[in-house]
Amino acid sequence: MQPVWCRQPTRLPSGDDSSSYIYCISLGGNLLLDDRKTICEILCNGLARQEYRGYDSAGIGIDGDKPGEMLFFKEVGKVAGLRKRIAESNVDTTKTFLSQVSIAHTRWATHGPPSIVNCHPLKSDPKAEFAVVHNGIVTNAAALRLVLQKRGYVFESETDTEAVAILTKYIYDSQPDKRMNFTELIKTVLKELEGSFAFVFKSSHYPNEVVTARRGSPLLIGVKTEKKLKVDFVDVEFAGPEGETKSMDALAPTSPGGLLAPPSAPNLLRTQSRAFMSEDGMPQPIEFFVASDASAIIEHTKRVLYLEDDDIAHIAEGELHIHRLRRNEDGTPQTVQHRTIETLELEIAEIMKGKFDHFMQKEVYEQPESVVNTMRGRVNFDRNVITLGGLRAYLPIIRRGRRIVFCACGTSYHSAIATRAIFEELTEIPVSVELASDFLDRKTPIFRDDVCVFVSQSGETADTILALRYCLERGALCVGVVNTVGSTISRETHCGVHINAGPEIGVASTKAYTSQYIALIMIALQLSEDRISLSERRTQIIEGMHALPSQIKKVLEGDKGLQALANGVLANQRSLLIMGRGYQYATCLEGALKIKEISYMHSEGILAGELKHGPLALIDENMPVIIIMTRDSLYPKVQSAFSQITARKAQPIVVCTEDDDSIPKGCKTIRVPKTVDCLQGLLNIIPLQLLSYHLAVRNGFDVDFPRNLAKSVTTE
Ligand code: UD2
Ligand code: MG
Repeated sequence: MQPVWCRQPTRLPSGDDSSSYIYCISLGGNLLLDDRKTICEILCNGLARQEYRGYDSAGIGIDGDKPGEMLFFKEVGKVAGLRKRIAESNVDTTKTFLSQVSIAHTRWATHGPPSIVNCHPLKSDPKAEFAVVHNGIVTNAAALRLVLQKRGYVFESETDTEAVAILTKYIYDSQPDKRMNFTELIKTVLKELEGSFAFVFKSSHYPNEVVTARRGSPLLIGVKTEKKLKVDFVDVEFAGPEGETKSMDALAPTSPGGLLAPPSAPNLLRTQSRAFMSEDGMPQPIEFFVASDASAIIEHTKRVLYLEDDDIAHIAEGELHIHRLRRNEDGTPQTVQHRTIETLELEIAEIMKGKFDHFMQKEVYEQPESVVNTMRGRVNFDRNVITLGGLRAYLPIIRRGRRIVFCACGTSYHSAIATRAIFEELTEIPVSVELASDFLDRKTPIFRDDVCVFVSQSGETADTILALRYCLERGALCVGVVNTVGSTISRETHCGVHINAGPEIGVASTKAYTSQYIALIMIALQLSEDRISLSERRTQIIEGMHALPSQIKKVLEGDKGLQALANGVLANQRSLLIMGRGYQYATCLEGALKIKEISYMHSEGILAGELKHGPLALIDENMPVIIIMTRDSLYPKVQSAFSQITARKAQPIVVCTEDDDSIPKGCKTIRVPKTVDCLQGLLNIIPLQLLSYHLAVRNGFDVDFPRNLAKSVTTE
């Protein structure tokens, strides 16, 4: 099912503090019994499952021995360190719970250093009346902090999140009768907040209850029961004009079974959807898991529901209630009245390393399959026809577009650079490629007849999302090219293509690059399908795509030679220049990025045509150079660049096609199969991915979690 998305005119705030991953479990029902050791293990395993996203500290908050008491464990660094800290503590790990709430978080600092005090969960006061974990940024935290400090509240961390915890206590304290229920309290808190967030709140005043809410950051709730559920949705409760909660039944008495009723269960009592009866109508023991990422909970349950922006979920006594923060301004109810419980298809095995040492290595080796997955069901190799289901209805609009503007960051940007020329050739529409941050900085003019394409692996890249919203506001047609179904970019774009490369866990993007590249080629082919004059060219490209998987395998067979380069001539070098031109310029940029980001070695992609305008000054016998000289129409020009650098005593490593015998003897070569010019970059990048991998391993660096980087950059 395609998630429904309420468009929001608000922009994402600019970066301040942390962006990371939250996780919480809540046991309800009262038949399940867990000991503290098991609970800690569940939390730490859930955090570890999300390690691939990159983080710098981890923490958990669990129930203490006395009612209302909370215990915290926090550690800077990896989850393994947190586990150690828990093991070394003297808490009673055998204590059992009938019902309990635990929260956990990994944090990635963008402002204020990683430290134990800044680590989540953050508490409102020493006794931890309220504890919060948070992804995203509260932009008015500084103002809130001032107000709260004036009223005597004491802060111990530098985080925006602590202001939220303390604000919660302040609002609670200022209610003399203290009758507010947990949901109302958090609603009041959220109304004071600006920014983007996913929160989980726990409180000693509301034992065994959780409130969780999102705006702009992903959040999902997993439901685990032994027996099958009677319903597969949870309906949304709306606050009435006086603030009291009504179900949709009360709001829409005149539409029995009409638009407002969930399709499959017209006669069902609403409350059953929240109480999670089993099929026989009996209440049953239940566990809830709240997480920002399905991989954290998939080992416990595959039944999940995704929260929408401004949803507030309250979990207590085995029931889940979903409320909305606000009604539409004109007072009409929101358009979505229930949240579907979906069954995830993701397998744990899909996100494990298998026989490989690192996720990145696994992902590089997956490329023969991942490129097939990208083309599956979309390329008909018998008839040489492309069908992109996600674009079908929009093709005429795109073809009428005045220009195509690609917006992306990092590797995704390179995939757009790599395919720009073929877009121009096949569509004859002017194409520009923009780095999302710079695009926004310049406040680039965008018009209704522009087609803007947003490329992002995660679909959550903050700068790209901001650029998307900027273009939506200006009425441009917005197209997404993302790997993550259900991600923000996937939902907020008018249409798009999922690249279907599978979960990518290594922070250094590899298979997503080749799949983005192919997805973009497919879009260009699809757009030009009505041009008879180009049919030969299209056929040539599609046949080239057909041969890619076996050609990629061939490139991977050269891995040993690349490892030898990394451990030989390139070992202990401080810098590496990668040069090429035309289609290979993107390969140079992307190869240099790989080397920088995981082996921490300086590397630069250089357009060979620019050599004489500066970079040539760097060349001498000591400067390591890779030059990409696979055969295409620009071959003679690259040869001349080759001569220029060898004349200055450089000893370049040459990336060339298997059969090329014009490379001077004695030159080190990296041989790759030959394909169509516009696809050659797909093969050429793979040796550079492998090279960067081996350089990083040789240097002893954490390939999957390079320092200072996170998998999806959700802050500006
Ligand atoms: C869809 C199904 C796929 C399979 C196939 C059968 C999904 C996600 N995909 O694949 O599982 O059933 O049909 O033909 O259910 N979209 C955006 N922005 C983006 C990416 C996609 O709006 O950034 C839209 C796109 O316009 C389309 C939908 O999401 O409406 C699915 O896109 P897709 O690329 O997965 O579509 P398709 O037809 O290959
Ligand atoms: Mg934060």
